[in-house]
Amino acid sequence: MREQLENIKKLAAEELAKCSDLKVMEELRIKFLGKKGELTSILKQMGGLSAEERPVIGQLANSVRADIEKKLTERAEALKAEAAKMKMAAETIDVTLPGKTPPHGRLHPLTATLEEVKEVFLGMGFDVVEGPEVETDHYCFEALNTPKHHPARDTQDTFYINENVVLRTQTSSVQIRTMEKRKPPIRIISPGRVYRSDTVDATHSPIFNQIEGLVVDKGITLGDLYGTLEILMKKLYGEKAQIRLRPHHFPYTEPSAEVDLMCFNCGGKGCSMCKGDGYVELLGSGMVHPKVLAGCGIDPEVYSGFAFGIGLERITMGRYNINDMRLLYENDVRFLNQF
Ligand code: 2NM
Repeated sequence: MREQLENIKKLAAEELAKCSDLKVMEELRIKFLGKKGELTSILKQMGGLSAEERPVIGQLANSVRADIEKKLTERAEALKAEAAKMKMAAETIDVTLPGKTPPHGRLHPLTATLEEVKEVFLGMGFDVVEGPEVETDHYCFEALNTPKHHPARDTQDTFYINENVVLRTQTSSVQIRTMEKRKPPIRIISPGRVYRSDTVDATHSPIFNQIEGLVVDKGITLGDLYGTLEILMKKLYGEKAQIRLRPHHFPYTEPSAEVDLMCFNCGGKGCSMCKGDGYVELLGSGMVHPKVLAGCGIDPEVYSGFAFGIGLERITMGRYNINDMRLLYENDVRFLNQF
């Protein structure tokens, strides 16, 4: 019996040492220590032993059991540690490897120009005001001294929703809404989409963007208009930029002026780029018509103001040397990546 016990101890130690799997180890535990295991079957035979032998063999059997249990625990811990080590090794991340840079987006040239224009005007104390793109006849035309018969309302130029509702042709409607609500001093710009029934080509689109500006206060003159626009153009086109005011007509301003930028190519002498003029047309402007002010409840005897309207596409094309407006709407990244 003593021999049998020593055998079990030896066998268990050998098999456990070979074992590399927690599941197999559980099988070994059952095989040696389980209810029907080898150790138990020996203990069952202890009844046949003499009174002197029984405690000696009993003690030996207990020490064999303790020994196997200890080895089982040790082996299980060793296996678990090994598994953890392998898992760590498999999951190691080399933080020194170069990363994958996600492709970088950038501002659309129209957005970039608008942001710069906003920055310039915010710096001069202007607010940015927005308004609806679907407008009433009143805000789009009537309040702008453009009555029913006026050619600017031509169905050729304007998208009519019904007789009284249109897609705004300019953001002046926002200026009117603001003058009705706020009292002078007013300093605002109103950027936004406008709609005109135009055929698409390199310089026309039925949907484009405008930035209009309005200043109303006591003692506002054409000099304020000139100075304000000169600051804007120098910021957009550089300190060399020079502008010129050329008489024009708009129903909502009196006097009215077109603002031209001196041709960068020839410095005002006249070349092929400016078609011999020395200047290129930039925007429309003027002193707000007294009728327009009065219609908004602002006394034209006390207050005066200037207004202007810039095509965002036009100044963007000028800044980036883009020769076809359609490129700005196609969102081809090969084009957009250049800016
Ligand atoms: C332009 C040209 C000239 C303009 C006028 C007004 C208002 F509401 F004050 F009468 N807002 N914007 C204006 C003047 C717009 O766009 C080419």
